[in-house]
Amino acid sequence: KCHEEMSSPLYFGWFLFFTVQDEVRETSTNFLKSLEGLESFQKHISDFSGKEEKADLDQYFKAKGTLHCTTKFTNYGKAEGAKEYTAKQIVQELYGSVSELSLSALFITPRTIGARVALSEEQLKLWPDDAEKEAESVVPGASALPLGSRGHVTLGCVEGVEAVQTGYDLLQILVLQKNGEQGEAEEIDAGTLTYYGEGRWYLSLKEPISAAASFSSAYK
Ligand code: ACK
Repeated sequence: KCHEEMSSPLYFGWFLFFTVQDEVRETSTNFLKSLEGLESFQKHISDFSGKEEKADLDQYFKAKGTLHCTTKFTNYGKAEGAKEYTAKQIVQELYGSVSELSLSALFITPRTIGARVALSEEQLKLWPDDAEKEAESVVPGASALPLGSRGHVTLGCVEGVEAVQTGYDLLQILVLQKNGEQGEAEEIDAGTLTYYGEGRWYLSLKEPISAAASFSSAYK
């Protein structure tokens, strides 16, 4: 790899510590198990299987490698604003620093499973100003959401679906919430679970998961 490429990663983000990744994956598996056990979920199972029969959710979603929360997708310097982001003083300053990500919700759609990240003030300093705006063409209304709304950890995708979809799916749910969509809510052990139609399930965690992560970059 030439120098130019090495200093221009595919993306920047917070990378969860390995021990924490195992815990989060276990939480995610447990979430899917508890969903499958719910009558309300079984009522809408055809969103996932296309048929009125049991879908094995754990088999349905495929893992996407190292668990992380993307701040900026730089695409080896080719993405819009990539060079500016990389050169930011705060990015240089906090590169390699460790902080705690607060995972405040888990969600699934027929395409993706992910965890919502509630970013701290300090963490928001690393958040690009246009992260939500950039999604507007895919998710109408996204640009009006607060900065950091797109913050997420992709836990898995259906075969053939790219990880970028997870953030779009989260934004779509947040737009519905902002528009006052009530959905069908119920209390389960882990928190409040809401169904927003079209296979969109959102679990607001009673106790957010604190996940240690380091701010860094990845090349593939
Ligand atoms: O799960 P993610 O946030 O979604 O982490 C991966 C990471 O970059 C490496 O592929 C994210 N990603 C891919 N394309 C884009 C894009 N156009 N905008 C924002 N994030 C992206 C993907």
